[in-house]
Amino acid sequence: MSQRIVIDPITRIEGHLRIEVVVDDENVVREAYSSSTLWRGLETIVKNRDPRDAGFFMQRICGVCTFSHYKAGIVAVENALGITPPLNALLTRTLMANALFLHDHPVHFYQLHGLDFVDVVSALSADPKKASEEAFKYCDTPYACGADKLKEVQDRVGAFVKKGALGPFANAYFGHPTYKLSPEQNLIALSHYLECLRIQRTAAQMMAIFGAKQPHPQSLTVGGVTCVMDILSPARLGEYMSKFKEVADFVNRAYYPDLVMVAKAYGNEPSVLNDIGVANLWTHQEFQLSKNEWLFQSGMIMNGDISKVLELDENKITEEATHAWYKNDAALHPYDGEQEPNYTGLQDGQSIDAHGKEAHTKVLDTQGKYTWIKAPRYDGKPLQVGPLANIVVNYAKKNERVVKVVDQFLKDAGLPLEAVFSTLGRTACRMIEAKVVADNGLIALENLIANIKSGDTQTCAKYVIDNSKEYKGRYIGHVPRGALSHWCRIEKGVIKNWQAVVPSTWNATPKDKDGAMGAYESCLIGLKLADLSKPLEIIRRIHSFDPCIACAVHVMDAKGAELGCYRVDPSKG
Ligand code: NFE
Ligand code: MG
Repeated sequence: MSQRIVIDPITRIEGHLRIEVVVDDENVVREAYSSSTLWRGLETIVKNRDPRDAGFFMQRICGVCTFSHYKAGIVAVENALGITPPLNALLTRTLMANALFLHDHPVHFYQLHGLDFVDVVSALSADPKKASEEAFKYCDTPYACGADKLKEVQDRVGAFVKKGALGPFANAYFGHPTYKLSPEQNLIALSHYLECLRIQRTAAQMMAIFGAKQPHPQSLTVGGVTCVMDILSPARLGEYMSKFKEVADFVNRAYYPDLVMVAKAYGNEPSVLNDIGVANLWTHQEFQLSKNEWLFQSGMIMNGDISKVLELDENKITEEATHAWYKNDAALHPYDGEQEPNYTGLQDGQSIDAHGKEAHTKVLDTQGKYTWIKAPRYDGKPLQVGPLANIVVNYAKKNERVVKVVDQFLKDAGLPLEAVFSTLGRTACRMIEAKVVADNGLIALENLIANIKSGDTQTCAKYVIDNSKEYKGRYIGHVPRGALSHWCRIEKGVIKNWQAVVPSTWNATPKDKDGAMGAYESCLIGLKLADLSKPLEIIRRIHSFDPCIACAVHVMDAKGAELGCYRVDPSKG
């Protein structure tokens, strides 16, 4: 007899994600459904507005990758108007992207996903001295892992637990049989969890040096950047460099060794292996380092065949809505995309409760529409995007900066390349991507300084918008969760249509008209659960994508109801 498990909401992510699976008598997942239960409305909001404002609206899609949508909103308009910003502006944008990735990836591993691998309760029974010695197996100069330091970490977290308040560590499935680290290894990672809280502040400050604030920086403008005084200030550039080095040091001495430790411990754990889901991988070039060089290159691999890297044909991208709560089901190119809502609701059903018993509940209408996320497709096929796709494509293209880190990591972890096609691989590739940025991110800074010294102090290109003309343009790039594109049409000087096709939309897509699953759904098929009331293995797999459902839906309340009303009186400060 099959049984249904509903996980709603999936926590430690951004936005609202619901996962439903159907398991057989052996507790093996046979069907999986990914659903966003919240609708927003950004693409509708920018209609008929001045295209120069689009980036400011678009970055409100998300509070995590705000810079991604800001830049995408600006670049799509630049592309439509035929503007090439000056090199200083392009390199400054790279410095801001460095800050975003070096913030986002460590936070994902330590604060969001790491506790799927790290058992905090187990760490409390570790021997701090032994743990300190253990840390040297993964790094010559371990980060925050002296015996005294580890004892202090244990005492701090132990005091929480004694009060019966696990605080940020509450509601995890600690003690689950698929946790594989020893108490000492758990303690090492726990120390880095706490250190990462400090490091993320430093990374946010890096963004604010050029962006004025974080989240939602505000120094990009159509044509270039406005942070002229910061770019021309040696003190500001020096401040950026020292913060960058502080974060890079954490990546090298904590994040990298912890992933080696996790990969060794989980190298035989079936729930994190052989679950690529969708083996069509797509990434796009990002991190401009100089006039003609980018840190990561573009490419596409179909059916996991890394001997052939294809180039994107952007005309083949569509979004359809057979199983999404929108009116028009048809597969439309993003230049012609639509998002008129058509909410059909949930239906009555049964699922397993937290005690492992069947109980009456509302379930998704899996034959009909079941999510606010659209179904993006390439040539009619689902794609997987993200650090795994980016690292594998760049490895296949022999991008030296990537090959070096991948080969070292596989050697240190004792894993074959094929092991990367998995949850463990997604999690490791996110670290590898962060390390490649940490190892090379200052090239853009050096080139920016050299360019300014050569006498070029331009930061913005001149342009005019001809209201009698029709324009269309797009941004395609790589952001922390994968390939992102924004598409716009401009008519009579205002935005006629705007579509964002976002990484989490690609990965969290529902089925399409042919029943083809996206990466979240398909990676769960065949997964065997140890305990139906504690579906840690499902959460671990889904977390490995770093879901951002705020980004994925980006479209207010289904009825368009007012959610809040704020009146600001500037005279009151
Ligand atoms: Ni809200 Fe985002 C990133 C974008 S999402 S986090 O990275 O774009 O998939
Ligand atoms: Mg969209």
